[in-house]
Amino acid sequence: RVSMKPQVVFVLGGPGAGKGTQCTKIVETYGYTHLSAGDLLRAERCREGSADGQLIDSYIKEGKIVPVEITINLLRKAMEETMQADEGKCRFLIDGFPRNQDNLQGWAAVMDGKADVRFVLFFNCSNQVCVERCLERGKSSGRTDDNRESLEKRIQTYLQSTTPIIQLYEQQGKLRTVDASRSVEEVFADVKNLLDRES
Ligand code: UP5
Ligand code: MG
Repeated sequence: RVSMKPQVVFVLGGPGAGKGTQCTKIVETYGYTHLSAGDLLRAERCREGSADGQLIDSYIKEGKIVPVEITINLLRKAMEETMQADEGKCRFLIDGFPRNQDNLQGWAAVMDGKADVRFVLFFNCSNQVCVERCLERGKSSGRTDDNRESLEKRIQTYLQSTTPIIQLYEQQGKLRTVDASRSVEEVFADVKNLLDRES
C-alpha cells in the first residue's frame, strides 16, 4: 500500500494572534487536520502517568519553550494516529510550532525526509492586541498562562526566540503573512485567498 508523505503548514504568530481560531475555520473548509502543539502539551500535562507533566506545567506558566524532544514526539504520534485512522488524511496544520532554534533542529532531526513543509502561515498582530485578546480569554479559559505576568513572559519569548524563526522562513520565501489584527471574518477571507492560491 502506498502511504502519502505528510504535507505540513506551520502556523505561527504571537500569543493570542488567532492561530487556533483560524485553524478551526480552515478545517471546516479545507481538508486539513489541525494539530496545536500547545494543546498537545496541555493534554500531556494532564495525562495520568505522564513523565513530563510537571516540567510542561512550569514551562507553560513561565512562557518558556518546552524541550523539543517532548513536543516532537507528541506531534509525530498525532500525525501517525491521524494517518492510520484515515489514509487520505495527510495535510496538517501545525499550530504554534516551531517556536525557536531547538524546535527547528528537533523537527529536522525527526521529520526531515518524512514530511514536507509546504509553507508557513504567519498571523501578524501587535503585541498589545495579542495581550488584550489573551486577557479577555483568560476570564473564562482556565489557562494558567492567560494572566498579565505569564503574558509578559510569553511576549518576551516570542520576540526573542520565535521572531528569528519567522524571519528565517521569510528569507526562504516560505512565509505567507496575514494581518491578524482585524475581525475573525476579515482575517479568514485573506486566509482563504491564500490557501486557494497555494493548493
Ligand atoms: N480572537 C481570535 N481571533 C480574533 C480576532 N480576529 N479578533 C478578535 N478576537 C479574536 O485566540 C485568542 C483569543 O482571541 C480567543 O479568545 C479568540 O476568541 C480571540 P486564539 O485563536 O486562541 O489565538 P492563538 O494564537 O491560538 O493563541 P494561543 O494563546 O493559543 O497562542 P500561544 O502561542 O501563546 O499558545 P500555545 O498554546 O501555542 O502555547 C502555549 C505555551 O505552550 C507556550 O507559551 C509554551 O510554553 C508552550 N509551547 C511549547 O513549549 N512548545 C510548542 O511547540 C508550543 C507551545
Ligand atoms: Mg492556540
